Amino acid sequence: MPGIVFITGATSGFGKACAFKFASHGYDCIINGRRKDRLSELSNTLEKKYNVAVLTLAFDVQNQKDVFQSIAQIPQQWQKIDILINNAGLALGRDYFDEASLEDWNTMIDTNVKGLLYVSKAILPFMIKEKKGHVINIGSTAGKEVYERGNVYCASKHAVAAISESMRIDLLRHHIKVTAIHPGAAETEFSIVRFKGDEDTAAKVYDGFKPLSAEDVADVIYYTTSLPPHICINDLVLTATQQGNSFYFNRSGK
Ligand code: NDP
Ligand code: 8X3
Repeated sequence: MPGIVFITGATSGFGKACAFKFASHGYDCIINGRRKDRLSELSNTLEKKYNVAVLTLAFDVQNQKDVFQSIAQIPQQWQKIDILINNAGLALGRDYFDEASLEDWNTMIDTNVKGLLYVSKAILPFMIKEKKGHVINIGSTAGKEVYERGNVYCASKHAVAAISESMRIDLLRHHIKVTAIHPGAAETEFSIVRFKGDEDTAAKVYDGFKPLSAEDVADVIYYTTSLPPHICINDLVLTATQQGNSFYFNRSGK
């Protein structure tokens, strides 16, 4: 049953945990990210530990030309991609709308929205040819409720939710499943990236509650791909038990 999974943003967090999870179930993995050293280290580990094949594709999902050129060069034996996990993404800053940086906004929109569109558009012809496939788009609770100083990050994840719904409708005729996964707070490199290397501020995000781990999220993602062909989980929100939604937390202790 295992086949090929393509994971964007596999050098850290959810993407890396997904690579381990799918490889442990025998999937061959195509792993993407910008940090080549991390990709080759991950590739070696997965090949040795799980005896699967791994193809590394280093590119920036924001770069339209690189995305299409890299994916066009995927060798034939790797083209039967069963699962695409559109995971690469980031938040930059936690600023009031009027004070936020245009550069941060552009990067978030270019990565979280346009990057997801480019990668999907480049990979889908392979799935359409096989008349099957499963696209997993990583949204967020930030795509369910907008919070203060979340402005463009929240908007980009609302866009992921809308794109996922549209994809599901438009790809019905090709027998392709589309699942949007919306995690709540999870301790990865996400907050360190958001706060631009300020590790103390990043750590405070998880004060007083036990957040999701990358492995928790990967387990749930894997579950959605393990169902029979006639079942598709369309939209799934998962949070830590101590998180109710984007606003409500029980910070009484871990
Ligand atoms: P991490 O920062 O740990 O991982 C992000 C991954 O995305 C890295 O592998 C990074 O690789 C990759 N990435 C970022 N920008 C690009 C780019 N331009 N091109 C290619 N790859 C890129 O964060 P998470 O694992 O937490 O985040 C993964 C996804 O989950 C994101 O979409 C995020 O918005 C979402 N999310 C995170 C939550 C959380 O609380 N952690 C909750 C809900 C959703 P590299 O730098 O090597 O390119
Ligand atoms: C990440 C979760 O709450 O920081 O998408 O937006 S949150």
